Parts: sequence; C-alpha cells; structure tokens
Amino acid sequence: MPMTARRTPRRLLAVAVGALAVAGALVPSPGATAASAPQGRVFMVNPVQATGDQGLVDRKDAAGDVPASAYALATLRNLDASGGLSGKWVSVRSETGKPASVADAASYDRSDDEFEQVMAYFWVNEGQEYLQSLGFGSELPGANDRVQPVRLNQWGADNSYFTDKKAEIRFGKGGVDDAEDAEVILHEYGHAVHHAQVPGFGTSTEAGAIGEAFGDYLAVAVGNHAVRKYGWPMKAEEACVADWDATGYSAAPHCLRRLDGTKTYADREGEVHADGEIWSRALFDVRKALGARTADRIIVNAQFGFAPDTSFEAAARTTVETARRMYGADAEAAVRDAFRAREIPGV
Ligand SMILES: [Ca+2]
Ligand SMILES: [Ca+2]
Ligand SMILES: [Ca+2]
Ligand SMILES: [Zn+2]
Repeated sequence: MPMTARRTPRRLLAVAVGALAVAGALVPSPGATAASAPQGRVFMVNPVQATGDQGLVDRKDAAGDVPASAYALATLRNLDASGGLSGKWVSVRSETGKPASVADAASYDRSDDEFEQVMAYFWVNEGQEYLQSLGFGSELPGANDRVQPVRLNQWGADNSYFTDKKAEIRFGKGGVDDAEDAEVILHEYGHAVHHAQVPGFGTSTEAGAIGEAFGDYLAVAVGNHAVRKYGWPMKAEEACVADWDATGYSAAPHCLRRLDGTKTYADREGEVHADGEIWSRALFDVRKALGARTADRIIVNAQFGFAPDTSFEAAARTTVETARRMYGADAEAAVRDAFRAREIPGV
C-alpha cells in the first residue's frame, strides 16, 4: 500500500536515531538530518501529571524525588549551530549555573542545573511551534514569532516572571525549581506572547487578570497538545495548572490555579491572579464548546485587538466579534455563552 511505503522510512529513521519517543514525533525539522536531530531529556509536562502520583515531594532538588517514568527523550528542534540551547524561537542563558550543552541534553536529571535549561528550551520552542501550527506567523499574524530570551538563575527566589523592558523571561528556584514544570514555563511564555501582540499589555487590573488567565490557559493548551502529539501519559485533571510546582504550597490535587473554577465577575478581588480565574474559565469553556484548534485560533487572534488597559467587557466583546468574523454565528454564540456564564457585563 502507498501509505505503508511512505511510512516505513520514518520508522526506520526513528530506529536509527535510537529515540524512545513515538515514531510520529520524530519527523526531523527542515534542514536537520535525522542522524543529527538532538535529543533532550524533559518532563512530560510535569512529574505529577505524568505519573499521577500526588504524593511526589521535592526534597532539595534530589534526583530520586521523581521516578524515571516522569521523563521522556524528545527532539530539540530549531537549534542553531552554537552547540548551546539557542535557536529560532528561544535562547536560554544560565546566570548562575553551568550552561547546558546540546550534546549532553539527553542525560541531565532534575538535580542538574542544566536540566531546567533543557526544559526551558524545549517547552518555549514547543509553545511557539503550537502557535505556528494554528496559523500564527503564516495565515495569521505572528504571535511572538522571534527568539525569546530566557534566563535562569539559582538565587533561591520562588518566583518567575516576564520583564516588559527586555521582553525576557526569568525562572527562579525555590520550592520546586520553576522550570521543572512546563506549565510554569508556558505561563510565562503566555505573557511574552501577549506583550508581543500588544506592547505594554496589562496596565489595568482587568487586563492584568486577562494576562494571567491566558498564561494559565496556554500552559494547559500546549501541554495537552504535546501529550497527544508524543503519546505521553496524562494522569491529572486537565484544568489543573502547575501540578508539580504546586506540591510545595497546595493540598492535593496540587494546582497553582485551575481553569474550571466557578468565579463570576462579581467575585473580583482586584488581584490579577485571583481574578484571572474568571477569564480562564471562560476560555476553557470556549475550548470545550469549539474544540482546541478553533478555540485557540479565536482566542489568540482576538488578543491582537485588546487595548493595553482593556476591561473584561471590551476584551470579551472583541473575542466574540473575532469568533463571528473567523467562524460565523455558531462560534460567536458559543463564545458569547462562555463569557455570559461568567457574568461579564456587556456581552
Ligand atoms: Ca532542579
Ligand atoms: Ca517553584
Ligand atoms: Ca497540569
Ligand atoms: Zn503570570
């Protein structure tokens, strides 16, 4: 059969590079030969959702805190020729630790400082590849389709953030090292995407909440995409964000925040992370109603039209209108219903 004939060479390539991932994940990036496609050892999103073990605990970064079954080897795509973790969509710098090398990227574990560098490279690249797969950067305008600078340090602050001025993401340590959880990495990347779409985005409390919500949403969206693409285990609730990072500060099931909360507009506290759970639930409902691809194309495309100091009302209206323009009346109604369920005014 022609299908078989086309598929066979891919399988053989997969065997040739000795990779453990599923064959479908091993299509080499353009320009790279299969034999040279470098592999990195990463967590399958995070160890809690990969193993389903809510009892995992970080004990000062010990390798033995997490079983080998939480890791996978995955192809590091879009690297440049430097031998370090920099490439088309991300450039990773370690401020206080040893820089990781591509040659050793398949061998680090969580006790190595270099492991988080590999995680940051892999997951930021994965995030931009996902946006590209939705059409951003081809059919639709690019959404942070540039080299994203990422800096890691070991200064002990349990804090990660995106800096407006340098458009740089920084990951801290403390508790679970932040870049050991792909959902923390992708949350920060969400801020970078927003900022690239609308420079200075997030100057009002409601805009800030939308930024936090989108970061959480993007984390789950890209993580789920990777789970499906690579055939990885998913043994935690889909709505739970940062299952591993949260083991240090939340009860089981450990979640930094959730996408399926019941808050409405009246529950605003004036704190961007807390209020973000109003918006992220609406996005999660849009995804349930329209499917991942359609929902994510609408959600990201709408964000180009948000003012830096937007309100929930204005941003919801823009998202509803974007749904209508891209997919027609049924999609428009589904998006409107999601925002109405959160009792956001004016929709
Ligand atoms: Ca670590
Ligand atoms: Ca942490
Ligand atoms: Ca999760
Ligand atoms: Zn944030």
